[in-house]
Amino acid sequence: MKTLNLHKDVSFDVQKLREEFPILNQSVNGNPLVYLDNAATTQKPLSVINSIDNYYRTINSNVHRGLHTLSERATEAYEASREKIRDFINAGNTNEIVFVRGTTEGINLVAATFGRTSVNEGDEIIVTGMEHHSNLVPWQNLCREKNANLKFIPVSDEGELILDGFENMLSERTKLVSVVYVSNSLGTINPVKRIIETAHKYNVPVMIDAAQAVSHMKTDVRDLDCDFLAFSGHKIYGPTGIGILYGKENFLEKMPPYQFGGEMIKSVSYEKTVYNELPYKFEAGTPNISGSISIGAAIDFIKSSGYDNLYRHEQELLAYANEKFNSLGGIRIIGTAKEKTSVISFVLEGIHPYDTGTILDNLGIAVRTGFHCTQPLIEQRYKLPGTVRASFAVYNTKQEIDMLAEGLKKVKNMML
Ligand code: 7TS
Repeated sequence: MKTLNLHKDVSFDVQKLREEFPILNQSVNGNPLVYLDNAATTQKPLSVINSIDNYYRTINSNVHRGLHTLSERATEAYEASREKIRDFINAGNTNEIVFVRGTTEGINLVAATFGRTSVNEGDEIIVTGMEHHSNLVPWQNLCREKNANLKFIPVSDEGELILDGFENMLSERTKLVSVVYVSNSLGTINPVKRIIETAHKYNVPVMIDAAQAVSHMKTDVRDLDCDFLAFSGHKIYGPTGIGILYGKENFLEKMPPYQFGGEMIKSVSYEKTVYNELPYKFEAGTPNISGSISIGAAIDFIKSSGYDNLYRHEQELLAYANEKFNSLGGIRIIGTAKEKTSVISFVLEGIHPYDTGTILDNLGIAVRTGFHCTQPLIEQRYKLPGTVRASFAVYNTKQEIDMLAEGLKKVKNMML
């Protein structure tokens, strides 16, 4: 039988990598920080911090407006980052890359523009039973406004999508399928390519919530053939307040603007306005320039680590954590899909997740507790008051998982 050497970080030098993340080197509540809340947000490497610092020290200026040198430099850096992102997700054209605040805004943009203009009374939108609120509430709201119906692909006990009935859900009434690529609370990697292929047989466009996917695995929009895809900078080692909406040009062209003013305008008279071309039509007002540039630095960081190394390391951590948790006893893992990223949601039998989280925090261990913004999944589907979630990133180590396991033993001793 093939065995993994789970006690050695063979992929790359994690200790060296950790030196690039100054925030990790600190004590919290008198203990070394063990940061295991990476699905909420990742920490930032020096290259990203320096990129933000450098922007404000050297080229801060508004983009696409000034003729002066700094404005040109800022515009160049801003557009170079757009090209870097295009390449990163293999989009065909930079026109298809829209800077937004994050995944939430990307999805809201599509709901407010594509959604409002193509969904009518009696139409249907399909999502899954494991959506983050950001990929549920905008569609719920749109369906309420339009008297349309929201349908759900069900989730199995293991946390996988049950796709047997999916094709039968599709009809000429279906206006969009919007699916989470990787579940933030279960870690499940959904077979989105298959979902897209099936939906396209019925000419139904598909939006992908890739918030939890891009930091773990290569995401190729042309290979997936998705029609829209959104992700956030802060979950891929980049800054907060910046994210990307990818949309196929033929959809973006037909969609009305999301917000009005500033950059999205070509010409204005007192009577009417001619909107700018793509992607500027969707970038009203002064954008998050430093964020847009620094997300490029985050992409460079991911590329230099290498997806293969990153994925292998995180999968080793996941396997190691599973092994540790199984030997602890009295622990129930929520989400045991065959294909998972490095997320473990769990409950200690008889102990409220908030108590577990609070005690772990006293030990310097940061995890997330509660519904993880997937309340219907945790509360209605799994009938739980919440879970504890440990989510691992490229800089986490097996020693940190040992510390988590020791912490959980202490929780049990205190609470049971
Ligand atoms: N979709 C998924 C799958 C997510 O995990 C998140 C954030 C979002 C959308 C929203 O992203 P935002 O950057 O616009 O906020 N998820 C989490 C989480 O799991 N814990 O905190 C935020």
